Amino acid sequence: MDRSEINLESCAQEPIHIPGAIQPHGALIVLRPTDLTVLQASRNAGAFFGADLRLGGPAPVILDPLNDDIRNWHESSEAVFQTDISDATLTAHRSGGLVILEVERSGAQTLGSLFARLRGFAQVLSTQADVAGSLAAAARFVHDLTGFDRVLVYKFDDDWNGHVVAEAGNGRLPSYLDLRFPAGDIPAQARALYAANRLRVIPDASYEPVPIDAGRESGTAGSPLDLSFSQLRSVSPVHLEYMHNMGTAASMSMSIIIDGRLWGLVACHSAQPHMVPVRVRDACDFIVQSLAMRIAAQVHSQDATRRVELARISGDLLRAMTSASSWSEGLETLPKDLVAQVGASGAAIIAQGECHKVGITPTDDEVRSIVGWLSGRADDDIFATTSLAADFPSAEAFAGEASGIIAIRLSELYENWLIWFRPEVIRTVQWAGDPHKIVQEKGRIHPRKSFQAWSENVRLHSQAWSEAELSAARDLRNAIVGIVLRKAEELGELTS
Ligand code: BLA
Repeated sequence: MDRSEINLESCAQEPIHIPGAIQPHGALIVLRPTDLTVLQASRNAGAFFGADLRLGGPAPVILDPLNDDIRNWHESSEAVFQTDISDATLTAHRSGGLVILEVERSGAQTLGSLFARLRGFAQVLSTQADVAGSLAAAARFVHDLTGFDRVLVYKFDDDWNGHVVAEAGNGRLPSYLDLRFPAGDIPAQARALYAANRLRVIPDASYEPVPIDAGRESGTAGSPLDLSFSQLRSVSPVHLEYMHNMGTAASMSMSIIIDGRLWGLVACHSAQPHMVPVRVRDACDFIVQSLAMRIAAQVHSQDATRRVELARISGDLLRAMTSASSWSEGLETLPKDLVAQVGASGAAIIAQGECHKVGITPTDDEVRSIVGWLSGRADDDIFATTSLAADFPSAEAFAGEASGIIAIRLSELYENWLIWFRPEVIRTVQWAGDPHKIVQEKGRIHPRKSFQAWSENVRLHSQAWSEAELSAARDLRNAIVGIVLRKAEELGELTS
């Protein structure tokens, strides 16, 4: 494990779901569902729920008109109960068999005006031709609705680094459009929480946390209350320091979840403290969920088009292989299709000790050196990488032809392989600050201080292989193995 891995791991150890405190822009009480006895309360709860609030006592009088509604909700399967009383919004959810009730001041926006905005957004979203248009529209609507200085759409890559792919703002905070942020900025436990709970808000990053006190009976057997789904949860102090270093006093972020996976975030910031009332946050959640559905539809349709194209090529290759005397001769008759099967630049067929190449490839000797290395690995039938040199250092010499490869093994007995190649694509990546600069002081990890754009040249990498391309490679492997078996059987029938 190198230094940065140790740092990232220690970040991911912080149990952010049980801070034992909330942010001060609202108050929280914990009720026993059967009789609504108050088991725990944030230290500021009296100011919101009334002076009669007591640990171990009955639900405060202010809740009297709602007691039946809360009990009915608790018996239903709805995750959340929400209602307005005078100028406040009450939100209830379940945690470990208890009811957590949170209260915040309501905002000035009426449900009617929010609804009109949402309808406008649905209209604009439905007319977007591509993912980029949908992302830009969502950033603009969230910006208009919330009044944050800057709204970013942040997309995760396969290694959980983030890339700012859309932005809307008023110019008060610097633009982060197209910058990358390292995975450690949002550690694994935070990403897991954000995949389950889609929205979080920090109206004033310099807040004093308000502790949650428990009565003689806490309902949680002395353990801290699980605040995973609380709206007021006090957040990680490391993250508050990060916000300070970034020059942001307020933030809100919403998860973009596609096919059950955290695809990205919509991240909002202001230079000054900035409050967004519950109802407006709910409207933003609705916008981001609609955006996620739209992205999913657009991605799935691109994928389907690609799969149809790849299936056509597979069909042609299959016919060529069955009509030729061997699969390898069949493939050689359609060199363009062979390469197009996975969107490669070149391919090599290694069969019966011979090496046949099409398109852009390394030399025969270099191809043989790759085969030698592949044969020594664990016996996966398919191996794919976008950086061969990372695993096989001598591949650096021919990175220009083969930084990316997909290799399929076609026989257990003979060195029969089909390998596709993609060349190196040197990219300049703009990071927001040098990602290698994690600061460790007094035994604690601190976020980096500068978010000035910092360029890094990424070498020895090809373009990524898509899921559709990898599955086309797998399909071709199965087809070849099938053909080889059939030919062997035919031969057996002839000679027996
Ligand atoms: C949380 N880090 C977060 C969150 C964001 C980021 C959006 C969610 C909370 C929020 O909405 O403010 C990071 N914010 C970003 C990024 C951008 C942005 C990348 O605006 C880009 C535009 N952070 C560190 C280090 C650690 C760390 C070194 O830099 C760990 C030691 C931790 N970040 C950290 C933790 C959380 C977090 C623990 C969870 C906060 C919480 O929900 O309690």
